[in-house]
Amino acid sequence: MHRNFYWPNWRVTAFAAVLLLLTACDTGAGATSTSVTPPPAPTTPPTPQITIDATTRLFIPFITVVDPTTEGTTVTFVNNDTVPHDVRTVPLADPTEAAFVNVSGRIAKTIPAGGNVTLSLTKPGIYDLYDDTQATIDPHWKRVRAKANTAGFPYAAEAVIWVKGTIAGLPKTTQNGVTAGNDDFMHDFVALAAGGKATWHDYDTDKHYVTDPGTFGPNINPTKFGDGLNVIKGTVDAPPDGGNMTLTFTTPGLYYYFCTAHADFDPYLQRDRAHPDSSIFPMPMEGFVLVQ
Ligand SMILES: [Cu+2]
Repeated sequence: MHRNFYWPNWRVTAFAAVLLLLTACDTGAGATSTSVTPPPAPTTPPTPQITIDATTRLFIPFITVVDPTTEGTTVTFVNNDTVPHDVRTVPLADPTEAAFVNVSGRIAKTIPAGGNVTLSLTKPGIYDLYDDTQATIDPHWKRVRAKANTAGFPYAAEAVIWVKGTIAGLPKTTQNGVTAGNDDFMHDFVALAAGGKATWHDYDTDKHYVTDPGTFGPNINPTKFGDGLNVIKGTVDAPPDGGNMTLTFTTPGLYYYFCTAHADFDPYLQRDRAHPDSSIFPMPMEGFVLVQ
């Protein structure tokens, strides 16, 4: 108590002294210094962080871009929840992903309640991670699926991290599409060399879309793609086998899209939410195109 009583007075005295000194410096044209020291320039930028939100138990943000030239290659997961959570690699859905998805092999970490875990992601590519306490891998669709009755449902506890850098041998064309009777893109991730073309084919009866939610972070959807809506005609509008839709991606970046007929983009969570009547609910009809 005694110390607390004098503390404010000491601060007032110190403030007055600094003020006096500053005033004195202002009056003299030849004054060269003051007692105020500027804050040191930051030498290391902050490490990218992904938080586990205590309310939704989701990874926030959903998409993180890491630039090793300015930020290093570590990503810290901070668990703000009162229970432990896991960070695990999503198994590859398809051999075409092997060149650029989860390129460092399996990651399996537990983050204690209130604690954090730092991952060193040195190889360029996409890291697709999930929390198996809140989500599971759908055995048929090979996508991360929110467990029923979880706090974040229908959103799944998934984090997509793109570590920038050169990936050798990316193709100039890729194929994706929609299977008959399903509201699902065959591939969650495709990758292209800059200037390449991605084509989607619709084997379903109805129309689907490759909708651009717009730019929402550095290197995420850096340019509008196509007309922003990008309809793919199904077999009703393009008989007998359905139509193709092709987009050319000239600017490097991570492009995230959704089908506007079967999902919505949530601007707060910056990710897609499946329509309850879409066939693979709770998983949203979405996908990524990595371009570099
Ligand atoms: Cu659709």
